[in-house]
Amino acid sequence: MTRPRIHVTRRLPEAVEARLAERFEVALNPGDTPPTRAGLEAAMRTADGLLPCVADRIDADLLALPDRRVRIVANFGVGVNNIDLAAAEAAGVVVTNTPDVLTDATADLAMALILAATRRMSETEAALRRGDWRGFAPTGWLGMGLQGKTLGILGMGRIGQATARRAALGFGMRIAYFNRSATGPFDFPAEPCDSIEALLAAADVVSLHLPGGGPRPLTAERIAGMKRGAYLVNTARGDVVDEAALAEALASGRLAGAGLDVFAEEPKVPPALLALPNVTLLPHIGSATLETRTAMGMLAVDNLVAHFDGAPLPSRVGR
Ligand code: 8YV
Repeated sequence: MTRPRIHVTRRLPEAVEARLAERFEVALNPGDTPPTRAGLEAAMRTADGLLPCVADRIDADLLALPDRRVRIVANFGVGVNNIDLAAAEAAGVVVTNTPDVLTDATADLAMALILAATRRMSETEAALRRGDWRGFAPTGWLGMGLQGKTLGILGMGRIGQATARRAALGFGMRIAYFNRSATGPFDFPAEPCDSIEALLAAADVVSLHLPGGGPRPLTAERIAGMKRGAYLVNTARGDVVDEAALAEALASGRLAGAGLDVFAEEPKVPPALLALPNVTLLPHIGSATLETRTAMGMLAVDNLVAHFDGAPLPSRVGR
């Protein structure tokens, strides 16, 4: 029996590639070069399944190719804003993602960014490396303590809850949150807010945990409504924030600092943000531990195996 052919757009952890090769005829990318548009088109025409990641745009034109062979897109990632879901549905292409397995790693990084921003880690490390540290000073480089401060969680899904739990139980923060639909109860104290505006006005630190690809929740007006001296952390998607307005608020000192792991046009980072000392900038590493990236890959493979076996899919999107 011929084995289904899977096209994998990027290099994956060794154990995942080995499992794929055991079960499928597999086109891997050992050089890890990002695929070109022509490469993605060829993959859609020659493979039965595609395993892409967040950087690969699977748009309506690709999904509507008349001689497309791909029947399943098993995304490596929980966010699926890189895929045109309506076009996939119309074309009868199944889409799966990798929820749950990256929740802890991403919440850990959100917490790291909360600490980095409020304790001025990037700014102070840069000063030290430049040779600008003149020795201990009792009033030097003071940040903000977290205990008793309010963390505003925008998007109380799996990762929002995991971040809130760490902040509440581990760091003594109060939790306020806004979620589009009713959610809870939780195993930590948390107060719902009636509107995004109310949350932003109340929070000393705001952490974003919303999907991208929709209308932007953090507009310039809403950034202007954040508490003076607050901090913003984003481990979700860059397009949920007006980056220019954020850079202005940070430059003027209205916001004290930020920690950003995601950007609207990755890998481009707005020069206005690069120029600011009071922001920690990371290259989308929320889920980047070997354990988590392996688990994500294994879940994508589980979805492919189930699909080609005609079994129920562990994590289908949109059903
Ligand atoms: C992934 C992410 O590493 O899963 C997501 O939605 O943002 C990341 O943590 C990335 O999507 C890889 O494709």
